[in-house]
Amino acid sequence: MNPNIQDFITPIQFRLRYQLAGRSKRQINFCNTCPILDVTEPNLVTKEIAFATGCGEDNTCQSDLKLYAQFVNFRENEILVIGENTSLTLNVEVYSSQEPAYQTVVEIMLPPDVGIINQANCYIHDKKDSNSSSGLTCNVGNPLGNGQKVKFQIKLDTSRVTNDIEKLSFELVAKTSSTEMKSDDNRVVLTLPFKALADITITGFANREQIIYKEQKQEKEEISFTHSYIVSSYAMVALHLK
Ligand SMILES: [Ca+2]
Repeated sequence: MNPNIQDFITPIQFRLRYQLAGRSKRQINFCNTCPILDVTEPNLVTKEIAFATGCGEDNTCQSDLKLYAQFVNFRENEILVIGENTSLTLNVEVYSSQEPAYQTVVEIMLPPDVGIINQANCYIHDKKDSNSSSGLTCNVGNPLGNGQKVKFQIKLDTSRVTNDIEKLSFELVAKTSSTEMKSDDNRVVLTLPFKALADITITGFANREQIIYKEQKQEKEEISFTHSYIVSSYAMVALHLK
């Protein structure tokens, strides 16, 4: 048996075949004293062995997961001021009731440009392209038994979020390879309205500090000079300036 096996719901199939030992298939001369097998009886047996899942005699695990998620220090729809906050901490809780929930995971879909600081017991999904969301799949339990609950925290980096979006949405779904009895409480969507806090200064300077005007000169004189401006941002967020 592979020690890394994770699927305890699918039974293992065994196939056993028997035959007489010591007689070559190439032996073509008839032997009237040799034993033979009863050709009317099958010499192949297939047997399925199920794991002891704790899910009753029907061998079907009917479980009910419940998912709770919230941001630490943020109520739902509270405005996220990105210039003040460069990280978010997400609290996740999964409760299991009824029969054991095998291969329980929580999938977390993140908005674009939100990074992951600590990923706990999760692995990161690859992005399909630059516009798609990144995500996490978090192993919760295998199995998560009746009455058990698991809590974990994910810390997220919002310093790369730009000010051209109005909200950040996070979707979390609890999944199991057991049969989920009530899936509507397995999904949580958290939305944070977004506000960027900026601190910008503009300074200007000319390449010629003084231009002397000569009053006695009659003809028009074209005077050229260059004025430069420097825009500085002290915000902790990438700003799109117009
Ligand atoms: Ca459920």
